[in-house]
Amino acid sequence: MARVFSGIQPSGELHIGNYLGAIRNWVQLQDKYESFFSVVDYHAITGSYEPADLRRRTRDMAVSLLASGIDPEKCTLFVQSTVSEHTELAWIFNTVAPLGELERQTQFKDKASRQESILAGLLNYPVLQAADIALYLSDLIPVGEDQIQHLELAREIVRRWNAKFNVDYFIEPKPFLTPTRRIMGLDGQAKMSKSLGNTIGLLDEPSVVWDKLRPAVTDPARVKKSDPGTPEVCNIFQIHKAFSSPETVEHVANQCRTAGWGCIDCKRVLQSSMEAELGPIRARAKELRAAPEVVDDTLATGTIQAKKVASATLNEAKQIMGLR
Ligand code: AQP
Repeated sequence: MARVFSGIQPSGELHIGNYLGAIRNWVQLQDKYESFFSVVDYHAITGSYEPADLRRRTRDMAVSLLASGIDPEKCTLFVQSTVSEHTELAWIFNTVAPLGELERQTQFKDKASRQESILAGLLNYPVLQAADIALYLSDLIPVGEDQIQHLELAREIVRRWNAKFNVDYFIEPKPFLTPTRRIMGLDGQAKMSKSLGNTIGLLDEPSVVWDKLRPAVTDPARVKKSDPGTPEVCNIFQIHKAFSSPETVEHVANQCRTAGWGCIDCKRVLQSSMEAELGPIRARAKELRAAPEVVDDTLATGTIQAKKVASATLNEAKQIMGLR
């Protein structure tokens, strides 16, 4: 059975960009593949953070994933730092990772421009990511569009390692994209991102969702309600396509093109489509928050399962390298 690995940073709350770009896919894949999903806390320490926040966010992320439909009976869910093989293989991969490629990564350049002093961990982030994937000999990596460049680099690292030792051991991973590859932030300026504060949280209460939707950027050509719009350029329409039924999407597009509705009407319908999907997730998250021991047990079992596969892979790699 083919293997799937994917991770998410506990760098903030799970938002609808992560959900649509990755997690919805995870939920489907766990039925078809041997799946490993991880809360990648080592990745979340490449920027500034408070230890107590990290602890809370890691647990919260696990709650959000379980509430979204990640089922520990069908997949392995674990916290990255509890499986030390990840950092061990990352060091090994550092010895074959090309520095020039690391420096060219868009996410590194974006995030480095927001840091006062640029840390090596931020630069080497994709090396750890390559190790995360390779440890599970995974073929398919469900990610949003923003991670494609990192995956290309992971393929390159794996290719170089295999070539160096003249083996075909690690698998070159392939990205597996969702129909919603990239959700823009509500300001329409950059991709929706935990660290940019331009998100709708997956667990936001309906009133909070509305407070965020109401001022969100739409088609700039619609200054007055009577101005006809172009749905394809509107971020709200893109989110509609992810949450609303095909009939609603078509209706919304018509109302926008003919200026039948103002943007606010379109946003109201979106809020109700979102609530239909997110309401039950919020309810499950509430139950899980009331039972932290269940979440901790699930993660502890996940660690044991993940470690079994990860340590076997690492041992084999070390033997190939002459480290055993
Ligand atoms: N806006 C997005 N649209 C579609 N997919 C997205 N993903 C993230 N943002 C969008 C996908 O979510 C998965 C988990 O991402 P991550 O936490 O590992 O890192 P990220 O891509 O850096 O996510 P953020 O929210 O932007 O976090 P910060 O601000 O901490 O960097 C990935 O599969 C990603 O593609």
